[in-house]
Amino acid sequence: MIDRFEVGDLQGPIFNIDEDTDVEYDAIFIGGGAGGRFGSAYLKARGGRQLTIDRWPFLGGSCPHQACVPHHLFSEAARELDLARTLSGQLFYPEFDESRASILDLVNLFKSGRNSAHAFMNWQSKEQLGMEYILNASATVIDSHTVEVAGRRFTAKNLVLATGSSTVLLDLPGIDLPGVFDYATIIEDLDYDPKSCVIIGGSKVAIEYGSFFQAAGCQTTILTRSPLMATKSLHHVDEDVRQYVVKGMRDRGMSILEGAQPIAVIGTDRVTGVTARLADGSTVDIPCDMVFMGTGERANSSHFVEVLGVEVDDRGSVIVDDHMRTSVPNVYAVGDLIGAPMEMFKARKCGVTAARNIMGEDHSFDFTEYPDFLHSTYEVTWVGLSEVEARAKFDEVIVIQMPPPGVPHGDIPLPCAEGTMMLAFTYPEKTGFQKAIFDAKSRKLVGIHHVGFGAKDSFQYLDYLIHRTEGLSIDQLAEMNELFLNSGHFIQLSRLRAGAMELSSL
Ligand code: FAD
Ligand code: COM
Repeated sequence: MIDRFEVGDLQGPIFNIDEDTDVEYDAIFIGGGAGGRFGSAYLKARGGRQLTIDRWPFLGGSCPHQACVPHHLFSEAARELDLARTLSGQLFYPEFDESRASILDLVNLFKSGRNSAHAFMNWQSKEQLGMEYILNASATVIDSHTVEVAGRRFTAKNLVLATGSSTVLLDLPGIDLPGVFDYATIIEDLDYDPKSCVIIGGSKVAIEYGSFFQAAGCQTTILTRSPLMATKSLHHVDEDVRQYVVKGMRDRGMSILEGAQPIAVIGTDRVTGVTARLADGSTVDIPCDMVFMGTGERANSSHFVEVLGVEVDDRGSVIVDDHMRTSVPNVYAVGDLIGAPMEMFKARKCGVTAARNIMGEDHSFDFTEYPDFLHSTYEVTWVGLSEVEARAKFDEVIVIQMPPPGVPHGDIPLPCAEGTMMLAFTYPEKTGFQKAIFDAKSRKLVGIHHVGFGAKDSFQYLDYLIHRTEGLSIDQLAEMNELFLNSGHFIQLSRLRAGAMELSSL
């Protein structure tokens, strides 16, 4: 059905509601993305009645449609392309054929497959989770208990606002020219293979998509005001990690212009370049056939400000308390709509938090600390404090690091594990970087950082372990059973030091 909606064979709202039940809804969720869908499922599981409304013909929101899922496809392609180019003509790798590395092919591959994820979300929500929903229809809020959709009015005890965010489009001359894309429009509208790109902004999306474009042979320049990975939206980034990642991006041919500001997008019928002011005050024209907006996202909140008067901050994010309550009684807001961090764990757990409170629990959600990651051509993962932060907070800090400080990376092919074994024996300096940071007095792990592949899973659990009141000690790490070789290496490395009463770095 979703395929047919996409091509216009089917039109109009999709109703999956129980018309025979007259029990009032406990909540109407406006938006059926990660926040709205998880909140709805939880509320239903708690015995409540929910209605979820989405303007798209599927549930799941932007993640499977335009955001996380294509991002992961493109980042995996970037990693494969990078390896194929690096090892071109060696071992079993053929000479790298630039003409077959097509951004457009990968965008089209994603588009040809994404509806299966959408269909699964609808099926799971309906058949397994028993949710009621109306899709392919925009919701209009009438008041704090009433929503209009597809010409009908529905009432509920509570509203949960979950309409997500959109890319910040700068007010620049030429910004409307064909050839300017963001993460959403590149999926929907790209119809050529770009050969050179200027990315405006230094967000995670800028780093991730820029790394993919470059790996696919599209010469990419990032224009960013703050140094890459040092933007306010990312916290706890370790400086050594940052330098390793940014150097890697530059070594792969990307141009990264920090302290730079775009002045105009150039072109008559379509994009031909960007004029920018550089850190030294000079002005340059950078030629390109694609401009990509990497300026980050802003909340889709204007309708709720207009109709309900919900309070928002200076970026337009809806202000909520730790129960996800807005300034308007019985109106909750969740996910990207409430601002940073704009991540799936937060969107889903916000939805669940709203649902739990609506169902009578007194439940709060604190997302000030969380594990984080991004992709360059590597997977970069971190949780807890950076080394600088740890040294500011604790008197004695020890660091377990690969490669150790002062050892030239070309001499030591470590850390190596999943995804970097081929590089370990060819280009050791490309094998990644990692460090674990301990408070030497309490022996507790306070920060952990990884550049490589395959560490994301363990970092989810490490986040949980280190943020428990009792924390996670080097001795407990040393007790764990490693599945050697592993991308973290942290268990066996901790064991090498854990015997000492006085801890020292490794
Ligand atoms: P959305 O998922 O955007 O859901 C909002 C829903 O509201 C949409 O379905 C929309 O159709 C609907 N809607 C809007 N207005 C109306 C209306 N008036 N009526 C009815 N429906 C409406 N996070 C990660 O954790 N990991 C990643 O790898 C990752 N990659 C990303 C890559 C990119 C390129 C981007 C942009 C983001 C990425 N994110 C990632 C962030 C993640 O996608 C978001 O945090 C998450 O999708 C937010 O969920 P949400 O429910 O708040 O909003
Ligand atoms: C995942 C979408 S791609 S959701 O969070 O399961 O709704």
